[in-house]
Amino acid sequence: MPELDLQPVEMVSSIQQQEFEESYFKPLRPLVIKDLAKSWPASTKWTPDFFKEQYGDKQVKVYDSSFVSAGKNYMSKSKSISFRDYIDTVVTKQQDLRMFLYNIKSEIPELVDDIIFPSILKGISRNFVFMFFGCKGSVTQMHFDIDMSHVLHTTLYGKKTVYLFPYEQGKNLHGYPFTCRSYVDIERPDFEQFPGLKDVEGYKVVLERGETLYIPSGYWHHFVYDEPSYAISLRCPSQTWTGKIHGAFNLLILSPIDRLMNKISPQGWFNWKQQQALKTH
Ligand SMILES: O=C(O)CCC(=O)C(=O)O
Repeated sequence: MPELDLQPVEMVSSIQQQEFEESYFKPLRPLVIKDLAKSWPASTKWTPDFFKEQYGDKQVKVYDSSFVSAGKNYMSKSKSISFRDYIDTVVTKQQDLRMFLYNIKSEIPELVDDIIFPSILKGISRNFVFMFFGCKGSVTQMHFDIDMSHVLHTTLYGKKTVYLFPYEQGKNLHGYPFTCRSYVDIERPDFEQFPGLKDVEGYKVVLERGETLYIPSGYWHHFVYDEPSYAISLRCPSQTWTGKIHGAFNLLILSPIDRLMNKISPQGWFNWKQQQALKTH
């Protein structure tokens, strides 16, 4: 099986704001910070039993990977089940069933009090505090965050392998136009079908329980759930004008066009995007 030549992500126990800004935030370099979340109440309190006991009756939307297939819009729903049943599924089953972009600020606002917002990243949103859950074997397929936010992603349970690539690598990843997605199988790279992968430059890291990964603005990311896992992502909008304009353009122009075309001609539109993605190399 051919392998990609990827770099490890730098890792520190803790970091001061100035060093973080100069060495990682401004140059857009990813970083793992081992102890950033150590003092958060969430780190010890948010066990599977806690979620089941406190919020088990809540209905939650869960997704498999079918929403990435032709004609499906991003986040088209798979099904609704109780949080209790979902947590049981996460910890006991091996299947591709995820809950993602679960905004605790709007769904369970009191949970936000269990997080200490880190001072290394200025302007973290208090309104978009997203959780991601998945069974062992789940995969979050390669994408970049459409609004070009910076992300601090903390694994609170289980561990995941993360692949990361700077925005400019979209060509080598055969990203689909009008979307923030790529359909390469980064774990089993097929250099015949996706020749760009021969030149791709990026990172691979195993994110253990409690560790925080800094994902710089625009980075492509692909997550593999090595264990049942849940995590929280804190987000901060891009602070450069180009980043802000890029994010607004993606959200207000590209994404609505993609949604419209998915309605008009799901298969035809998907085929056209696929052709373009394969042509880009
Ligand atoms: O944890 C995951 O499954 C995906 C996380 C992600 O895409 C993000 O934090 O932006």
